[in-house]
Amino acid sequence: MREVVVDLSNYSGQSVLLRWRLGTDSSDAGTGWLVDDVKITSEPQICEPPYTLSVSVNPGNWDIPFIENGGLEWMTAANKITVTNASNGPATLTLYATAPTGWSVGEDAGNERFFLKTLFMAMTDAEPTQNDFGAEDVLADVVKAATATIFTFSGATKNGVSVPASEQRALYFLFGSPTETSFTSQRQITVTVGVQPP
Ligand SMILES: [Ca+2]
Repeated sequence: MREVVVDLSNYSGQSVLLRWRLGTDSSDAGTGWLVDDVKITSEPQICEPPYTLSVSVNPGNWDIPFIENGGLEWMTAANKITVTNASNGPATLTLYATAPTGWSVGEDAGNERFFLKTLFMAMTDAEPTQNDFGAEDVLADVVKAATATIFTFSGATKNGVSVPASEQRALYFLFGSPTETSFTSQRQITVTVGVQPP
């Protein structure tokens, strides 16, 4: 069953005849229409505006200097990333990581395998310490949405869940480099920040 709303405001004040016209051909006989519950009203019909999802990230890079095998590097307040929910409604922030060729992203560091842990928090929260990044805050190569515990910790006053339109969150990373790697030049890891309805 499908409800159809037709705007008759162009005929306001006039006497009009309404008709339902069924277009058909000479082929098989089908059931046709069942028209029911017809209502002519002056009440405005509310149509939901289209829900657009969008996010912006600034700055777009985190430049990690030389790091030894199995080393850790994490963001400070000076190089945190600002994520803005640019949707026209509330949104939940999502993340996934894409490893460069020859490396994989995992829950811990290993041979040619790195890990990334992430936290969303309020822009005004104090910067997190290494221990604030939990095992559940690990990025994967599939989309993970923020929850009350994933990508946040108890000391953060706000997380990435149901972020109101135009509001911002601070995004912090903890990077764990591979314990062994044959790559000696700079490598680029892509993290994709997305949004979904809360
Ligand atoms: Ca957590």
